[in-house]
Amino acid sequence: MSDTRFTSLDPVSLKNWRWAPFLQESIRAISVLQLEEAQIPLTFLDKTATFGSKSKSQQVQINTWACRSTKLRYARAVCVEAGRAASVLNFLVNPFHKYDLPFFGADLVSLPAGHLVALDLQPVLKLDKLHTAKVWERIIPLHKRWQCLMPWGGPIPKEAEPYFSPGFLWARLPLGDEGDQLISNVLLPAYKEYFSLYLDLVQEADEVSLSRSSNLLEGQKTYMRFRAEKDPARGMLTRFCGREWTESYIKNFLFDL
Ligand code: DBV
Repeated sequence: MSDTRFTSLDPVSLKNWRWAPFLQESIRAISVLQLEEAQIPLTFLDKTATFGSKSKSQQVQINTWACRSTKLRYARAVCVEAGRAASVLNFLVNPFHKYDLPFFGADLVSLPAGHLVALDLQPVLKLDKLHTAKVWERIIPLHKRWQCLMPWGGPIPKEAEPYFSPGFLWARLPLGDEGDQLISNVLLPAYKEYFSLYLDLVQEADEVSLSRSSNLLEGQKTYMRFRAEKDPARGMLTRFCGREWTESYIKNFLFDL
């Protein structure tokens, strides 16, 4: 694919990007695995666009980072910086379905109304105890430690519930110093613990049988289909980059199973 390029996005290149410490931590921590570079279509790698009215036009920069490993189909980060309009880190780790592993999902979103943070080791087969027990017994203590330190995010769409574990760390934080403090002193250490747990599970995982692997693949496809169809970012991305690019980004890269 000539129109792709390997990415070695240096998160520091997004200078004023609020979520850089989270991406730096993700890249530092995931480096324990034998990583390979991932191919990203150039049109998704580094996107800049202008949006808003002529009198008040604004700039948005969207960078994509990704890697893969023997157990991970990909780990990919979407980094959006649009000043006060939006600042987002959306990080998803998609394991190969021959391993009985959850997704790692992080949605860190700053909007004019405040910060929305979602963090979870998301089940591929939520009703399957063989899949969930070994994860939930380890994530629930983390959730108990950290959720009480941040304002709960409130009810989520009912249709999204099957895709979250009981360890789903979910908060809406205020803008300003209070929110900044919570991001640095609570969310970042919590993120490190959640991601460290995920990487431990990856390193402990062994290949499963063919029939188990096909069950896991069906669960992954259901998750990806839901996210592609219901992505809450669709409106924001369309406003920034237009419908055609947004639909291609969502379907051909973000949730491409
Ligand atoms: N969310 C993404 C990607 C984004 C992104 C790729 C590129 O999956 C941003 C950016 N998420 C984003 C934005 C919003 C949300 C909301 C901009 C705010 C939309 C708005 O309020 O205008 C977790 N993300 C959310 C919400 C949740 C999540 C629960 C609130 C949804 C709501 O209140 O309606 N992670 C997200 C999610 C699932 C998941 C919805 C579903 C399985 O796994």
